[in-house]
Amino acid sequence: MKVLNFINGEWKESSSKQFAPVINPATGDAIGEVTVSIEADVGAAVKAAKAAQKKWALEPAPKRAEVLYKVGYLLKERKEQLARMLTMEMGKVIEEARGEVQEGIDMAFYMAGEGRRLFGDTTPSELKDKFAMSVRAPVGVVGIITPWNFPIAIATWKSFPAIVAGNAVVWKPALETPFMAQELAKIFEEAGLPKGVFNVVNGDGPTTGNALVEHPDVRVISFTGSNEVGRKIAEKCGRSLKKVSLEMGGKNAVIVMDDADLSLAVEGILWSAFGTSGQRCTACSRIIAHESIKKELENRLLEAMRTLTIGNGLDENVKVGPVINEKALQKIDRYVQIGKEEGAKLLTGGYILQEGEYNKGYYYAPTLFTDVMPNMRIAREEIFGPVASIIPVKSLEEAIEVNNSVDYGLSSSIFTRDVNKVFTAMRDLDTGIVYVNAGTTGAEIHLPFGGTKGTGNGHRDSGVAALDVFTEWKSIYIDFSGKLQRAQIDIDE
Ligand code: UN1
Repeated sequence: MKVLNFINGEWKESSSKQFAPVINPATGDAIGEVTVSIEADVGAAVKAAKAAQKKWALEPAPKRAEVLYKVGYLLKERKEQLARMLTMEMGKVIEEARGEVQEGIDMAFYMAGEGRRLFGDTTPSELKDKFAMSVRAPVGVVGIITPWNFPIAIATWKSFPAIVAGNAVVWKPALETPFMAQELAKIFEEAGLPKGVFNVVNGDGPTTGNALVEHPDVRVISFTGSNEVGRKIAEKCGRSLKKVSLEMGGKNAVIVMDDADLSLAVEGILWSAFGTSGQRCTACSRIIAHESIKKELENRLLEAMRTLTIGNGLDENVKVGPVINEKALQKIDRYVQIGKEEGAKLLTGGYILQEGEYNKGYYYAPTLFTDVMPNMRIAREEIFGPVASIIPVKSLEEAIEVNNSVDYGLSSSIFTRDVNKVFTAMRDLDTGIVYVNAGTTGAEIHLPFGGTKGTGNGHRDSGVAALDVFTEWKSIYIDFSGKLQRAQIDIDE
């Protein structure tokens, strides 16, 4: 498959004429190629988006929402086909790929509902015969930059609210996963979205992404990806006073207290640490365990990890797929070496799988460290692979302190049966998402998604909060007194 850009409703090769291969991480085979864009392509897309946005914003919001309902139905109809394609380009197991497409379906219907809400506020005026209200207005052209680990869901979290609110979108998907971008563009086209409202420009971060960030007609940048890139984007947007929303990963922990249901905790950890091969922003990579159950938890986890079948995600029996590419394998392996050097105890895994069926593709053995200290690098930095570290603690207070001691603040979880501990954790865990008696993954699309500290810059994807990124508040005062009334001055008359 040859993936092109989608600009102003047309499929176009980039002006660079360059293509990059699309690799199936399960096999290492090239399964297609994608056009690699340069500044001129971004310019063309932004121009088209700017022209289309003016008209789109004048469509009544419920009409705009009709397109999203159609998108939702098309996603639903093609769920299986999309999921298979997603597994092939990204590697996650088919069950999770279906789950990811489901997030897109849910988001389509949820945001389509916003077409009949988009609530503003009416507020009393301090003056007589004066009416005051605030309404949400579209911002204009929105630039979206997304990672390869959720190639369709994250784009739906961002583009659906943007579009229902009356903006036009230019999306730069990750170069590793262009198939989902192409499929989503096709779906928008079939759903009858006017040309230019949704555009896709494929390319790399330094050239294509940067051109989008620096383009003066792009009024908002919504980015999900690494902390390092996010900070650079924030600096650039700061200089040009561009609105920017950042979601930049996590170092998420599951806390297991001494009164926890250990079987449940093991299930939750297994799913959130090794699902998607640990390549979720929300993945559990720290297990903060009460010292009294630490040994038991280690044993149970080791036993459970033996059941993890590793392989090509298209096989329904496989639980852990490959990681995205060779670079990721090497990064994960480097962290494992660092962990060993720092004195962490390796319980299982810790190597690249290469023998037999694993001689092709990028597979890392699910890895568990214990006796990890909170200040070790493996306990502080995002590894983005199937590696989890057990950190022993003596109390809930210490567990919370350890949880909060990292630079990130996306997701956290606690397993306990004690209602007092539940409420204390809910209040004191410094993360944007908190789970009780569940792992750190599995956020639902109608709740705000995002985090504190190094995870973001205060904005949220998903939920109604997403609208705050893609709209400006406009306050309107209507005076029907027939005379000039001066606020703050004529208030006593
Ligand atoms: C991500 O890894 O960037 O909560 C998104 C979850 C998913 C989304 C993860 N619903 O794990």
